[in-house]
Amino acid sequence: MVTLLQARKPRLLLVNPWIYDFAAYDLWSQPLGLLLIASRLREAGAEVSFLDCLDPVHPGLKGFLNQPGRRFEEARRRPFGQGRFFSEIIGNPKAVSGIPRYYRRYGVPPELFREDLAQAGEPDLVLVTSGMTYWYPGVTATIAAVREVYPRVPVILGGIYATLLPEHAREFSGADRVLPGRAEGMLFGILGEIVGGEWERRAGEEEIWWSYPALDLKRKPESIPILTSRGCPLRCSYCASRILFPGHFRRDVSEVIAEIRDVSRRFGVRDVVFFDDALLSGGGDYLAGLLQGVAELNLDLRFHSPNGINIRGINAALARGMKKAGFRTLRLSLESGDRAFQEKTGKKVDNREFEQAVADLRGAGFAPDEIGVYILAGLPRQEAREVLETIRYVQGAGARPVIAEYSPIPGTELWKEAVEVSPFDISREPLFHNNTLLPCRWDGFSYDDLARLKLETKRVEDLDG
Ligand code: B12
Ligand code: SF4
Repeated sequence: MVTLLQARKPRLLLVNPWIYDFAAYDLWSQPLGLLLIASRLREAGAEVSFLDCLDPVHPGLKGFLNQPGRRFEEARRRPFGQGRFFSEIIGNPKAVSGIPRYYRRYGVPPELFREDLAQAGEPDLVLVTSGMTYWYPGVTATIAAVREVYPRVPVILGGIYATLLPEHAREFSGADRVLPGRAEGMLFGILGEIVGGEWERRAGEEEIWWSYPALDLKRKPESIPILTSRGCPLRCSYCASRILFPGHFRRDVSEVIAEIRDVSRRFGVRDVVFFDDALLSGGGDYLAGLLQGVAELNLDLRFHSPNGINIRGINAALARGMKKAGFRTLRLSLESGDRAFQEKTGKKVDNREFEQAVADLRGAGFAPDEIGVYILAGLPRQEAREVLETIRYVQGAGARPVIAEYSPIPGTELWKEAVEVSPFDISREPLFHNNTLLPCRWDGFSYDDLARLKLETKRVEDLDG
C-alpha cells in the first residue's frame, strides 16, 4: 500500500486522449489502465480528477451538431453499452493524404475539452494514457490542448503507444516525461520527483494493481470492464502481449466475483466486458467457476469478450456455463484454419480443437451467428486465398467469421518481416500501422481482395447447416 506522507494533497488530472483514425467504434472502450491508476492514486491520498476526450455522453455535445463549416457525426449508444463515438472529419495527415477515406477526430470537440480543462482547475501534474500506436496524433493534440490551458503544468505520458514506441513518443507527443511500461512499481517514485511529497511504498507489495478501476470518475459508466489476468503465457508472433506485460498472472476468482457484484450494484450496469489478453489460457475451469459464482448472485448480467478468447480452453461444461450466465458477445481466436499458419505463428490452437469448441458451444445452445470467430487478414506474405478458405471453413463448422485486419506491432516476432514486405515505411511512421490501410498488402493480398473477403463473411446460407 502506498500512502502520502504530507498534509497537502497533490492535484492530479488524468486524461484519456482523442482517437484520430479513419474508423473507430466504441466496442466497450475504456481507458482501463488510467482508471486503475486513478484508483491507486486516490487510495494513496492524491486528489484526482479525470477528463475523457472520448466521452460519448458529454452534455455539451448537443450544441455542436449543426455548426456551419464543420462536419460532425453524432454519438449513438447501443443497448449493451457500446456504440458510436462523437466525431468530426478533419484533414488527413500528410503521410496518409492519399488514402481515400475520411480521417476523423473521435471524441469531444476541442473547444469543449478546453472548457472542461479550465473548469477542472490548474493541477500539479497531468497524466495522459495512450492506446494504439497509430493513434499518436490524438495523443499529441490532447497534450497540446492541455498545454494551451496550463502551460506550466508538467505532463506525463504512459500507456500502450508509450510502451511500444517510447522514442517516437518522446519526440512527437509533447509530453515532459514518457513512461513506458506498467505504472505499477514506478509511478509513485516519479510522482515524488515531480510533485514532491514522500510516497511511502512497502517493498514486495503491489507488483500488479488489481484495484477496482475508478469508474465513478466517468460521467456514466455503461459497462463493467474486467481483468481476471494480466499477460499471456503464449507467444504468438503477431502479438504484443509479452512486451506490454511480461509473464502471466491470474486473480483470485472470488475477488473478481466480488468486483462484478459491487460494481454492477453501485452503477446499475449489466454488461460485463473481459479485457484480458488471454481469458482462457490455462483452461476453462477458471471462467466456469467465475460464471458459476456470479450466477449465484442473481444479478441478470450480460457477458462480452470482444477480445478473442483461447479456443483450447472451451469445453462442454464451460460452454453450458457461458450460455446460462448470459454470454452475448463471444469471439474465438482462430486467426486461420491453415495448419502451416498455425504452426508458424505460435500454435495456440489447431482445427480439431476449434471444431470441438464450436460443437460444444452449439451443443450448449449458441446459434452459429452468436459464435464470432476472428480471422487474421493481411499478415506478411499471407495470400487472400488462405483467408477465403478459413472463412469457408468457419462457416462450414457452424460459426460466424469476423475479419481482423493485421496491425504490425514493433517488437513482435513478425515485425521484421512486416517491415520487409510492407509497401509503407512502417518503421518510421506509426500511422502506417493502422489496420485500415492493410499495411502488408501485396499482389497476393490487395485492398480489393480484403473488400471481397469481407463480403464473403456476410454469406449466411451455410450457417444453419
Ligand atoms: C482489451 C483490448 C481491446 C478491446 C478494447 C480496447 C479498449 N481500450 O477499449 C477491443 C476488443 C475493442 C480491442 C480492439 C482492437 N485492438 Co486491442 N487490445 C486490447 C488489450 C488486450 C488490452 C488493453 C487493456 O486495456 N489492458 C489493460 C490495461 C490495464 O493495461 P494498459 O492500458 O496498458 O495500462 C497499463 C500500462 O500501459 C500503464 N499505463 C497506462 N496508461 C498510463 C498512463 C501513465 C501516465 C502511466 C505512467 C502509465 C500508464 O499502466 C497501466 C497499468 O499497468 C491489448 C493488449 C494489451 N495487453 O494491452 C490489445 C491491443 C491494444 N489491441 C490491439 C489491436 C491491434 C486492436 C485492433 C486493431 C484489432 C483488430 N485488428 O481489429 C482493434 C482496434 C480497436 C479500435 N479501432 O477501436 C494491439 C495494438 C496494436 C498497435 N499497433 O498499437 C494490442 C496491443 C494487442 C496486440 N495485437 O498485441 N482491443
Ligand atoms: S494467445 Fe492471444 S494474447 Fe497470448 S500471445 Fe497469442 S495472441 Fe497474444
